[in-house]
Amino acid sequence: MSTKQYTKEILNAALSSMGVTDSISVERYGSGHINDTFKVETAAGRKYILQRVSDAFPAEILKENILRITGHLKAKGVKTLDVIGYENPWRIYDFLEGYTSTDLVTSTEQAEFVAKAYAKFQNDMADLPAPALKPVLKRFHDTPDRIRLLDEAAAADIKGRKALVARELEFVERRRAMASKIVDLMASGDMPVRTTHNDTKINNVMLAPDGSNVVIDLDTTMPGSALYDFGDMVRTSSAAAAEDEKDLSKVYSKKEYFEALVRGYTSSAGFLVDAEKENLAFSARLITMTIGIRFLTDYLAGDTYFHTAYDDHNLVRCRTQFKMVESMEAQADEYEAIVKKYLR
Ligand code: ADP
Ligand code: GN1
Ligand code: MG
Repeated sequence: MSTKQYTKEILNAALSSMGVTDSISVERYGSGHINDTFKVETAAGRKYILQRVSDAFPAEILKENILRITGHLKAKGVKTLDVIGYENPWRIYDFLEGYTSTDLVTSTEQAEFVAKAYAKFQNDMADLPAPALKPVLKRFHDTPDRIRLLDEAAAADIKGRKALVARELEFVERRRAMASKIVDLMASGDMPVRTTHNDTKINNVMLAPDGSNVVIDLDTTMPGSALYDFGDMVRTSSAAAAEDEKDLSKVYSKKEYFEALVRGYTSSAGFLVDAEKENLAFSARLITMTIGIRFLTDYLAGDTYFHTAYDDHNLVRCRTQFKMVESMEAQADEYEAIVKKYLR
């Protein structure tokens, strides 16, 4: 989906519906793929994040979840997104002043820090009073279901792009057998269902110079597997190059970052049971393939889901994900040994 344009009138109407009437600038902000995000500055010197939530979300369920999650964290004294206003499909968060996010990890310290931040988030959400959060996007990380949607998009081939992705389809074909491992473990009850973030990209943690952090983008926080959070961290935080790097020779998973992620995560995620420990390294390959499959599906379906900046942006992203999977597969024995070292 290319960037949607909003008139000043629409943006100002959204802001005033939530009580902000003195904005002096409203600018596009961040590099998220889903929501439309703006930074707002007011005459009074206040700064906000204005978001138009993606239509992919069931708006009322999402709002209910966000208010519960932020309310729960706030009540525990955990710094989180401060909801200033929420009028579907718009919402305003207080701007996290002095915090920064990045799209690429550049040091092992950073990787370890991010892993601790997401593990702490899982710990902080573990005592959310019942009932469980509603599943805002059903079967979100369900790899067999994602493959089914890919098969459908390839069969329909509405953009005539299937012929261009024969190698990518073949890549998935060869890995069908591994797809159901985690959903099967969850269905059997061997893999616990926890309240997890489900979108643990490096740019969904905001970092402050004093070493503190805030986990943001709480839209997909819902019941899931801790492994998907760990695996998705490895997908972006062990990557040597950007998610949309066109030169695939630059794309691989860095072992030293993987080790830092395992070190950080296992030092804080004391709750892990055997089925989770045994599949940590595997989960990174699985979720990275799954996100690649989602980019490929969106490419075949005509780029309706992820924000894109150019024609084959989703295909470029798919290729980096599959290259990351290959890199993790090539290092599988070393990655398993690293996990064992920290979980002895
Ligand atoms: P998306 O779902 O599209 O990824 P996010 O909620 O992650 O949307 O927001 C997109 C980007 O906007 C983030 O990566 C971050 O850089 C920035 N951002 C989001 N919320 C805040 C905030 N409260 N303060 C400062 N920056 C923010
Ligand atoms: C999206 O919202 P953002 O940009 O943080 C997507 C994730 C993908 C990611 C790939 C709700 O994350 O699932 O892993 O893009 N979020 C949603 O970069 O689909
Ligand atoms: Mg985001």
